[in-house]
Amino acid sequence: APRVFSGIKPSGGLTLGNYLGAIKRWVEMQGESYETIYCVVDLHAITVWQDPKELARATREVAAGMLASGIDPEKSVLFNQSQVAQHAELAWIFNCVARVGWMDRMTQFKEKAGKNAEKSSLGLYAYPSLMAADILLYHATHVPVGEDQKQHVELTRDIATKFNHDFGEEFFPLTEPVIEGPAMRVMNLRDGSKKMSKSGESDMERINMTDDADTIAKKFKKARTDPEPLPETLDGLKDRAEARNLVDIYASLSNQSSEAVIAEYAGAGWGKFKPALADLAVEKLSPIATDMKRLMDDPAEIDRLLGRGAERAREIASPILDRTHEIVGLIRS
Ligand code: AQP
Repeated sequence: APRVFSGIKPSGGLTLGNYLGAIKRWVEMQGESYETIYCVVDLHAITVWQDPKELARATREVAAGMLASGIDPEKSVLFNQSQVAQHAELAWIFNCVARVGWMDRMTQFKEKAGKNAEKSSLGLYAYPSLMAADILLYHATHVPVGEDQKQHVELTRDIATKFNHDFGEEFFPLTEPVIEGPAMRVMNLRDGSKKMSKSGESDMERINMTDDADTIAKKFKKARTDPEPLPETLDGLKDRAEARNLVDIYASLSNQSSEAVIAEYAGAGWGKFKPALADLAVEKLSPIATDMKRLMDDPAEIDRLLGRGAERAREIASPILDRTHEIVGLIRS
C-alpha cells in the first residue's frame, strides 16, 4: 500500500493553519488506501530555542490535538520523533549526501534566520535534511503538507535521487507531496502576505486550536479585510489576499470549494460573512478543543500512546536503516 508520512513541530500551540493544511487531511487519509505514519517532530522544534518544560508540554499538546481531531492510534502510527533514534542517524547520512548549495536555496531558512543567519543554529540550516530522513526512513510515497513545505519535499526527492545515483541502487522512493484543498496556505489574520504561524508575534494574527468561542469570534471580527463586499466570482478576489484567505478558510472548514462559498455569499458584506465564519469555526473547533483538554489531563496516557507508536515506527524503520548502512558500507556486526 502507498505509505504516508507527515509531521508537526511542537514549537507552540496548534493553529488553524496546522489543522486545515495538515491534520484535517491526515485524518481523511487514514484507512484502507494508505498506511499512515504521523509524527510530532520535536527534533525539528529545537532548531530554535525551546524552553525544556514548554517543549515537553507542547509535544503532548500537539499529540492531543492530533488525537482529538481524529488521528486514531489503531489506524495510524503516532509518535514523537526523538524516541526513534533512526531519524537522527539517517539525517547524518543525508547531511553527507545533500549539498550546501541546496540548503542555501531554502526559503524557510532565509525567513526564519532573517538577517542574522550566522547566529542561527546549524540544525536550522540542516532542517530539510532531517525532514528528508523523516520521510525516507519509512520509504513514504506520499507527504500531505501545506504549501509552505513544498520546497522541502522537493529537496527530499533530490536527496533520494542523489543517494540512489551515488550508490547505484534505486533504494529510496521519490516521494510525492500532496498539497490539495482550498486552505493549503492559511494566511495571518492581520497581514494577508504572511502565513499563519504558531510562533507569530501577536496572538490576534492566528486562531489557536484551543481558543474558546469568544476568542475565535473576536479574532475573525478584528481580522483585516478591505471594505468591499464579497464578489460574484472567485476571480473578483484576485489582489484581495485577506478576503481570499477568509473565503478559503470557510471553504475548507465546510468541505466545499471556494467557488461554492462565493456563490453562496456573493455580494455579502463582512458584517454578514465574518460572524458566519466564526460560527462555523467554533462549530468545528470547539469539540476538538474540549477533547484536547480532556486528553491533556492525563499526560501519562499520551506518553504511553507515543511510546507504543515509537515501537511500531522503529519496526518499520530499522530494516530500512540497516539496509542503508549496508549500501553505504557502514559495518553492523
Ligand atoms: N498557515 C498554514 N497554512 C497551511 N498549512 C500550514 N502548516 C503550517 N502552517 C500552515 C502545515 O502544518 C504542518 C506542520 O507544520 P510545522 O509545525 O511542522 O511547521 P511550520 O510550517 O513552520 O508551522 P508554523 O505554524 O509556521 O510553526 P513555527 O511558527 O514554529 O515555524 C505542515 O504540513 C505545514 O505545511
